Amino acid sequence: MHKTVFAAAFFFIAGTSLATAQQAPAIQEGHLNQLDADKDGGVSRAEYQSFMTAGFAKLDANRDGFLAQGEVSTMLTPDQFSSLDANKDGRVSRNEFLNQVMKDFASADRGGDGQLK
Ligand SMILES: [Ca+2]
Ligand SMILES: [Ca+2]
Ligand SMILES: [Ca+2]
Repeated sequence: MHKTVFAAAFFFIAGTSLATAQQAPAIQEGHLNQLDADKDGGVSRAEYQSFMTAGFAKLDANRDGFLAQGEVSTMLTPDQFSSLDANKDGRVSRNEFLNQVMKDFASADRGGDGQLK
C-alpha cells in the first residue's frame, strides 16, 4: 500500500511533514493507532471512513464539496489526482475520494476481516 492515496492522504491529514512521508511512505503500526478511535487494536472500516471523511473536509479548502488539483497539489501527484477523478471532470468529489480510499482499505485488509491491524 506504499503508493496508495491512503498513504498520501494519511500523512497529509495527520499533519506529518511531506518530506518525511516521501522518505517513508509506508503506514506503520503507530500511524494506524491514530485511526483506532475505540482503541480495540484494529482500524475498522467505519473508523477509517470517518478519518477520511474528516480528511476530505480538511483538504477541501474552499468548501465547495470537491477537491481541485490546486487544493491537493502538495499531497498528490497529478497521476494520483487523476486516479481519484473517476469521471475525469477535473475535480474529485467526496464520493470519488471515498470510493478510492475504501478500495485502498480493502487491499490493505489482508486478513479480510474488515480490520486493519
Ligand atoms: Ca478500532
Ligand atoms: Ca474545493
Ligand atoms: Ca470527478
